Amino acid sequence: MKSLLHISEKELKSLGIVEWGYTENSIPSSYGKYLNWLDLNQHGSLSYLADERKNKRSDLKNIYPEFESALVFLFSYQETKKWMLDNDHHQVAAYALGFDGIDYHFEVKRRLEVIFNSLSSTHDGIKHFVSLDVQPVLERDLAFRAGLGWFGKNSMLINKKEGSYFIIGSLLLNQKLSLSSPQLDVDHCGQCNKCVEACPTLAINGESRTLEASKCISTFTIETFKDVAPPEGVEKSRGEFFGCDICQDVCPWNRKPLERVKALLNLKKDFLFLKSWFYEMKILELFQLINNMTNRGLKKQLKFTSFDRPGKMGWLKNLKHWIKISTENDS
Ligand code: B12
Ligand code: SF4
Ligand code: SF4
Repeated sequence: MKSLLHISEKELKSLGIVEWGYTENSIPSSYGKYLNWLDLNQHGSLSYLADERKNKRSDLKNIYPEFESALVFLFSYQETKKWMLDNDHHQVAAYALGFDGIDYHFEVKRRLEVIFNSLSSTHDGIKHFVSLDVQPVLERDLAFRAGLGWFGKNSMLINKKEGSYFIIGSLLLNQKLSLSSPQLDVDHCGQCNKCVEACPTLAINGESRTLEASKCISTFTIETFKDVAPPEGVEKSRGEFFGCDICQDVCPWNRKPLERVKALLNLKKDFLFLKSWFYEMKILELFQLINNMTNRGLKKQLKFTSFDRPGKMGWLKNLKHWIKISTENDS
């Protein structure tokens, strides 16, 4: 990774950034593909992708009219993988334990503000808008336009050096910077089809490089708050009960050695209980613990982590079918 204007590579690394890119292009290259996907009803229950915000995704100027350029950063959560793969008991998505256990919507935003403050010391009148997951922005496409990678068959944005275990966070700016336009990456999946074959619920369409959201375990465990049945095939997974990394774990571009500091050692003191919840307890014990809490109590305990999203009903739904499966396996 190179330095960014006066911000050194060392400073960027200290913020967990593994790569950055720059673009002045406000228009996504794949907006038409996104519309096709919606037409085929592939978004399922993710209504926020199909409502009035869908038009906004056609141009960054729709959400930030002063747009002149964007700095796009890849924030790694790679160090959490070692622990996740050690734990064959049940699995939570690695991103949720990265960032010291803090929900990345807070932590990555904080880091983006650090970078912006540094930029504003040398750029008079510079203003910004943070794009981090929740805004109507096709963020993988933005990272693609900033030269940071290609769309894998699993639909992840993959960077040749870093794989795909990262969160994309961007600063939309009201000024152009003295940086050159990026070289766009080309496809490096070739004949590989590992993610498509490994997905237990057959959610991936390798040809269009998109998912059928309603079949994805990630949708079921993170975005579904009601008590509904899991997608068909979930029992063939590794026990995923919050998010899913299977189609990333099998990707040859994610083979980088996974021996950096373990997430458990990094968890903030307030979040150390997650170690016992997700690593030490049996699934039935965790179910009983959550069942005995009020929704408000659970939300309070999980505040500032990524895990507060499903709420009590969502959590019990996530765990329930695994109890049956683990009981059957034990007997
Ligand atoms: C909705 C959503 C989900 C949904 C739907 C996922 C999906 N694939 O769309 C669900 C809940 C399933 C989900 C799951 C996950 N998500 Co999510 N999610 C989003 C969100 C909010 C919107 C994505 C979106 O617009 N989808 C619409 C569809 C149509 O887009 P798409 O699938 O990417 O399809 C594109 C490609 O097919 C592309 N394409 C295909 N062929 C070609 C060829 C060329 C040349 C080009 C240019 C493009 C192209 O065109 C399509 C449109 O852009 C973004 C944040 C954001 N604001 O962008 C995060 C985001 C995509 N998620 C992220 C993460 C980390 C995850 C999980 C890993 C979390 C987990 N561990 O459970 C999983 C991964 C599942 C997977 N394989 O995608 C990261 C991805 C980082 C990365 N390296 O790509 C994002 C960018 C959040 C962030 N800010 O970092 N997610
Ligand atoms: S995240 Fe899991 S369920 Fe979703 S597409 Fe990837 S492997 Fe399939
Ligand atoms: S597993 Fe293979 S096909 Fe899937 S994204 Fe990685 S390289 Fe591409």
